[in-house]
Amino acid sequence: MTATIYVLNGPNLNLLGKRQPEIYGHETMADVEAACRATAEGHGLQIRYLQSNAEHQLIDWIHEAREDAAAIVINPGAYTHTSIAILDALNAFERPVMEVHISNVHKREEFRRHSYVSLRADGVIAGCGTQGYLLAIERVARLIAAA
Ligand code: CA2
Repeated sequence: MTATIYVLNGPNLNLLGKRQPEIYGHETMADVEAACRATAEGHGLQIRYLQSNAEHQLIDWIHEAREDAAAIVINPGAYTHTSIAILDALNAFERPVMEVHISNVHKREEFRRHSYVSLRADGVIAGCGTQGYLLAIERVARLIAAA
């Protein structure tokens, strides 16, 4: 059976490519999804690519991933900095987790420097633009192959 990577996106990321291109670039969610799919397929993996503005929905998908995902790549959006509930859900997921931020959160406002999700993530990529998702998929592909 082909292993599945869940690629989860948090609030406002549906606006990617439509607003604030100076921070988040010109690629849309659909562009990023296509690039993630191609990268995963290159490693014989499939992806389930999801975005929600609702915290409970992201938590439900993380619970679902416990059943059928080999790894999670997550950009939790602003929930990164606020959500103990998403951290708790990720703590119940026993396979690799990569945290992705399109922007360099360390170069921005002070409140973006703290991440609850980083307390669980096996790796963090920030400031590489949407390429960060592809780097995270490369990383989990290696971890899955080594498992
Ligand atoms: O840099 C990232 O990927 C962030 O996770 C993006 C979040 C922000 O709250 C985090 O601190 C860092 C915001 C996502 C908003 O996405 C937009 C995309 C395009 C236009 C407007 C918002």
